[in-house]
Amino acid sequence: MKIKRILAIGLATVMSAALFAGCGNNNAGGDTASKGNGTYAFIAKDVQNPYMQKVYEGFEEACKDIGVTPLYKGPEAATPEKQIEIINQLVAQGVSGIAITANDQDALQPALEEAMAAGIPVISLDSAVNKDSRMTHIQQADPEKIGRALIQAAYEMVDGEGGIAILSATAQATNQNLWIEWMKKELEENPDKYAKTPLVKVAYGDDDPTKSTSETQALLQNPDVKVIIAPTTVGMLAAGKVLQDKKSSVLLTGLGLPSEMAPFIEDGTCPWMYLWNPVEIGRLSAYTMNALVNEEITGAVGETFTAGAIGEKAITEAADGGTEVMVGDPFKFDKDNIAQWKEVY
Ligand code: RAM
Repeated sequence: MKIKRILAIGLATVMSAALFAGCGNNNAGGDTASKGNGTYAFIAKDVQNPYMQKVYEGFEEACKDIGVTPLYKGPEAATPEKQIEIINQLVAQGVSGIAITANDQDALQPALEEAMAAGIPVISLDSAVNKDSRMTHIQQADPEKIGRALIQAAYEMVDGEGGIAILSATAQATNQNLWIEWMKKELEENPDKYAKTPLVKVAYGDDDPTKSTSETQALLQNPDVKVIIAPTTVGMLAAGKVLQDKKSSVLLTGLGLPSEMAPFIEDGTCPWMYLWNPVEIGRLSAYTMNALVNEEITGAVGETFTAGAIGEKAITEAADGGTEVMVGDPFKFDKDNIAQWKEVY
C-alpha cells in the first residue's frame, strides 16, 4: 500500500491535487458521530462490482480515521428493489448515516425520505438519487466533460469515420444516463464534425459481466460499429475481452479501471480511456457524511468543510437543482502511463 501511495504521489504532477489527497491519517476535524449507532453505511450498486469495492476501500479507510464503523451493503444485481429493502433495514438499525450509489434516480425516494425524517443524513455518490432524496451528492467529475471527452476519443480513434456504439450499465443508472446525454449533445452540437461517426446503438450490459459480454457480441454483428464506448468499468472489461478474443478491429474506449484494463491498453484494443480515483470518492463520501452528522454542514450551496487530509471542500449547485461536492477531473490513461497506474487502482 505504501509503495502504491509513493507511486501515486510521484505521478501527481500531471493530476489535479484533489485526486490524490487524503493519504494521511488526519481526523476529519469534527467529533465522531453524535447521533445514531456510530455506523456509516455504504450501499453499493451491486456487491459484485470491483469498482464499488474500490470506492468502499476509501470509505472504510476514512471511517476508521474518523472513528466510526463502516458498513458495506448492496444487492447482488444492480436493481433498486433490493436497495430499498437495505435502506429500510438500516433505518430500523438506527445507523448514523447512509451513502448510496443509486440504481434508480427516483425509486428510492420514499425510503430515503423516511431515513432523513428519522434524522439519518443521506448522501448519494457515483450515481445520484434525485435532489429531494439526498442532502448532497458526491460527483466524481463534471458529467459534461466526461460525455464530451468520450465522444471526442471515439472520433479520433476511427479518424472521423465509423459508427459509434455505447455499451452502458443499466438503463436506469443515473450516472451513465447523464454521461450518455452529454455524448449525444456533443454529437448534435457538432453535426459537421461528426457526420461520419453516427451513434449507431446504445446497449445495456447491466454491469453484469455475462450480459455485457453478450451485448458486445451482438454489437459486433453490426458492420457499421467501428468503436465502442463503455462508460462503465464492468462493460469495459467485458468488451475488452470479447474484442481481444475475436481479434476484432473494432476499438474500445470508456471508463475503466487501470488495474483491469492494462492488457487491453497495452495491446491497442483500447487506445486510451478515462477514469478518476475511486478510492478518493469513497474517502470524500465518508468525510462529507461526517460533516453532515456533526451538523457542520446541511448540504446547502456555499457551505464548506474540511474533508480530512483531502482538505477544504465546498458544496456547489448540481445540474439537477440539488447540491454536490465535486471530486476532480477525469484523467486519461494510455500506453504511456498505464504501467504505473495499473498498480494504483
Ligand atoms: C461501473 C459503475 C459505476 C461507474 C463506473 C465508471 O463500475 O457503473 O457506477 O461509475 O463503472
